[in-house]
Amino acid sequence: MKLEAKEVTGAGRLFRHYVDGSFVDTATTFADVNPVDGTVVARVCEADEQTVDRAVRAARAAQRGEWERSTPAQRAAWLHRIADGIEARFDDFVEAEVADTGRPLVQARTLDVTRGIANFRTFANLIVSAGSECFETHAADGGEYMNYVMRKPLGVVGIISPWNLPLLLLTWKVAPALAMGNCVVAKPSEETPGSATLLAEVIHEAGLPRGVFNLIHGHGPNAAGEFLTRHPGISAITFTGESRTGSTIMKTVADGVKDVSFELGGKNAAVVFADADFDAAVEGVLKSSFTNAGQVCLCSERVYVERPIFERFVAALKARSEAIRVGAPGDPDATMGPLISRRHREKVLSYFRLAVEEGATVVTGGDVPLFGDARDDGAFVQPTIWTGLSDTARCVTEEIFGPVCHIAPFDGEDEVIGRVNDSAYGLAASVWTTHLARGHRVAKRIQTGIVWLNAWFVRDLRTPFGGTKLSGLGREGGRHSLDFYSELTNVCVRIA
Ligand code: NAD
Ligand code: 6OD
Repeated sequence: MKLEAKEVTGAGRLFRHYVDGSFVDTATTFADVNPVDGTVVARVCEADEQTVDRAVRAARAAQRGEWERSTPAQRAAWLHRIADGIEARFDDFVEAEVADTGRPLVQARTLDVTRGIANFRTFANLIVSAGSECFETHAADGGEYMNYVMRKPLGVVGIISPWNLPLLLLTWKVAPALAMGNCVVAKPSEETPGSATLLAEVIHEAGLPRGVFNLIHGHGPNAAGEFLTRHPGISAITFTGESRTGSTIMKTVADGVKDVSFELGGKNAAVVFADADFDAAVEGVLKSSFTNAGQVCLCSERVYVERPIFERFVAALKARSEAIRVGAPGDPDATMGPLISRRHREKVLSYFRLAVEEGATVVTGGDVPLFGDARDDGAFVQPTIWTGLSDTARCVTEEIFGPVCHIAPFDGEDEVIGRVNDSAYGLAASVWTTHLARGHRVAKRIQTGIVWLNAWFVRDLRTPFGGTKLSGLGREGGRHSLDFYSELTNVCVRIA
């Protein structure tokens, strides 16, 4: 593997920042830990305020240079070159993603890295065909006017991304920001610096003008993340992470009235009607509750099943979840890896204990698996299913972000829609039914940014993505991303 890394005595590799076209160190470092067995993957430089300032200044300077004069076709070519660069080092990216997260190899190959490439290709293709509005106006003064809209970059975009799908969620923002002609300062999660460091290498090799893309590593509060959001040179912040963090960032950028795009937490519901294709619904909910050990913002932690099939569904999901093999990426049969860290596992386990206190029946799981080897130093938990909790229990209302769901029975469409919508969050829902009209009717009334009918986590990159309520602000995806990453100027011309 050829990660941008420098040997340091006794500590393996060092992940550095990428600022103004060069890889740079800072004196303070922290450990990047593999959650499979607690071993140290690398040391990571922690950006201080001066380094963040240098990155933002470099981006501002680059914005006013060659990048400002670049055409959409040139930027599309750069994005394709970056996608080519990721493809050429596909296995290195898979290895980096797996080392940081412990996820199954097959997931890193088919989802994380593949979609990372697709993000660059999609926005390269979109930017060359992006048009603008134009209206002809006949005014009271008898004149004829043409109004047309110019798209301009915002300037320097600060990108802050989480650890759950590291490359996918970072590139999802970097690609459209660059496509629209912005310069970028990106901060990946401190938990997953590996694939972001590789991305900086690929961008360097692709020959982007220096300063257009900058990468800083480090933590959030009172550290690199906050230094970035506080920096007056940033024009906008796009953030994916916890709702609480989004709220903090919003307060920080309020004084500068910066643009924000927020993709935040969720407490997503899956709804299974008695008329659903039973086996498809069981497989669908298995995926939506346990993919990536439940660490996808779109995962369903609340499952509502229509009463006539409730007992059968709980038994079937229990059987399928007990067949999930929890293990390390090197185990070809493992379908679920560890949580991201011991710290996150403590949080998930605290909900396992709370569920019992709140009166849950533990259908399966509820503990840590014991392996009798180095994996016991990792951050694994068992896939877990509960029943019997009230709708107001904390385990049913708060985001846990682990491989866990609560299944409750329901009686009728109106009742279940009310219960689904009775949430502080509004990111996604999945509905399982073979009744065509009911599917559309329910989708119309559910208050989330995405509703899947007989599906989960399939999304064309050109469609809008985002949440309502505590789940976010704004939409990204396709032209919605281009809208966020651009400033619109209306030009009005008298033509007659
Ligand atoms: P997090 O909010 O703890 O951290 C996300 C990023 O923000 C990290 O890079 C972190 O360093 C940075 N950060 C933290 N505090 C900051 C501050 N005060 N100022 C600036 N930056 C700060 O989230 P996480 O634990 O990395 O990710 C899990 C969360 O992300 C879950 O809530 C999940 O639902 C959410 N998520 C949402 C989506 C979505 O699209 N809606 C996608 C993935 C994850
Ligand atoms: O579908 C996507 O591209 C997307 N942004 C998924 C987000 C998943 C959150 O964990």
